[in-house]
Amino acid sequence: MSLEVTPRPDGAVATASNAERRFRALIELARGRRRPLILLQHNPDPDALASGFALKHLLKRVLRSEPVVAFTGTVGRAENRAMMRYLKIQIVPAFKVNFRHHDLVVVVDTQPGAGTCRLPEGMVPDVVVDHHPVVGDRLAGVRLPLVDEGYGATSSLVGEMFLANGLAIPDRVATALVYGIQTDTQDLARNVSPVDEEVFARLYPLADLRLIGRIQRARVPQSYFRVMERGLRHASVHGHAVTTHLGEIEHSDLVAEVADLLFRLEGMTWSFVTGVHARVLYASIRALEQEGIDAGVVARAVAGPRGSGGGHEALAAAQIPLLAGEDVTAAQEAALGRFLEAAHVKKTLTKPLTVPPDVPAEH
Ligand SMILES: [Mn+2]
Repeated sequence: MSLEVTPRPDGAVATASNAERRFRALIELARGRRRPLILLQHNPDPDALASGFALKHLLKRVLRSEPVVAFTGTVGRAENRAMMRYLKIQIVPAFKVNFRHHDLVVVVDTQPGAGTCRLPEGMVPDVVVDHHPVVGDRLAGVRLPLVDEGYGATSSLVGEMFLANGLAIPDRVATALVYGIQTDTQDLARNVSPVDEEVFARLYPLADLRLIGRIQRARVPQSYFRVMERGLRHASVHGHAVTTHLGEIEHSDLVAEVADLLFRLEGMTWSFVTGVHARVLYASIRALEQEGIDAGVVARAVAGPRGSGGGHEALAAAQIPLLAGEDVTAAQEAALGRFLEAAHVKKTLTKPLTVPPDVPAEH
């Protein structure tokens, strides 16, 4: 069940009724439940953190119960850690959670069966709150799917429920949601819908902009610059695609960050960045919208039969677990090959972005 956004003749969007309906359905389902669990997307990003934080607040207010927000993977990016610190967002590792003790399971910013959803085997959540494209029958058995891929951020979908139902929005919740929308839509420039814009505009005055500034300027460890240097030195330009491999990375968010950086190169329609963390090859893809090839489709091709991948038209990711003893370079080159193939990139035009990787730096 996807609740559609109804365009009005004047071009505005009548979403209030959708949001009211979603809210009522959520409350209806959650009524009487005492131990809600909110499970975030694997390696949660600001949109997942904000949506989970806001939903926790919403359920707490309405049900007078204290939901647990759980996550898998890591929160690695310095900005995301700063977001949690400054906004006092508390999340617990899913391995410390006994899922059976919870009588309401809400999955946020991902969906069962996606590579970024690490529910226990065979578990069907009660609620899914997400804005990623629904693939196959992933929502089968889910009692309340609050999923709409028309939204640029899950934070918009959650924020809209607060706004449409006149719920008080604390500063920290508004700040988190604004930052979630900003990061998922690249400051309302990518994958953005009128609903995202409206929710953003209404939450913005409630947000602590000074705190957002501090989050965005979070200090980074020295290892960050080592990875950046390695990524730039190994980067190649293949026609309209720029690619690199970061090698071993401390957290998987780095592939997304470098993919964003490389995508700024003039004339590019694609960027593709890989890195390895805990024996998983992570890939991040950026694409120009409306180029005729969907980045999410390319990500699934990159993932191959063993991995998982998905995303939106302009932004996607894949994860490929490495086999015992498998050579990282071979796996990375194979993934790059699948990317170039799926994105129809001409391999003959390859040249280094900065310096050839094996040339020693000048003294
Ligand atoms: Mn999101």
